[in-house]
Amino acid sequence: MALLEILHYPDKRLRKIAKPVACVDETIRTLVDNMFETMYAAPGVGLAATQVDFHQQVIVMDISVEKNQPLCLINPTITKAEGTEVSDEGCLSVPDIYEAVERAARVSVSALNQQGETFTLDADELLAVCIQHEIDHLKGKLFVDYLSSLKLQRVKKRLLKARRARL
Ligand code: K1U
Ligand code: ZN
Repeated sequence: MALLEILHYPDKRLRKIAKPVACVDETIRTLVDNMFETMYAAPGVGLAATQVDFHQQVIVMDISVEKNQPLCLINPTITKAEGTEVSDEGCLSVPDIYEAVERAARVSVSALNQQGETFTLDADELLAVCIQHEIDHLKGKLFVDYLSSLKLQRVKKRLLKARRARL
């Protein structure tokens, strides 16, 4: 397995639109394994292929405290979305920034697993938020895109300050 480099905002590659996976083969399975390793090491609760500069529709997630419930979604589609809820979100591509975002409260998603089999999943709370956040990544969208221009300006200032402090 291998750790992959996570792209950071405002890298333009985060804006690419991921293509559907045509065939879940060994290349995709290796990507999935490497994405899980990268997500657990970060640490994070989700990771989209876009974030590691691979532009096919692949997502990994694990929202469990014990980190023993890996979930892989290939070619995910939200088939139902209900209600709205506001919750704080973070992003491995926008380090150390947490901001409130409004999303659907409950979603149903259809996807392929690592074996290429179709499955469906009903999600609420953090899992629903995470699924919507990761699917956004596959569409080139980031959670900061939902912020007001004033909040976005503040986020950009904080990121610049953090970047300068690292130099
Ligand atoms: O897509 C990503 O950048 C991963 C992101 C997923 C996410 C978290 C919270 C709300 C929406 C989407 C993260 O994992 S950010 C890091 C994080 O939330 C976390 C890190 C360590 C332990 C627990 C959570
Ligand atoms: Zn993210």
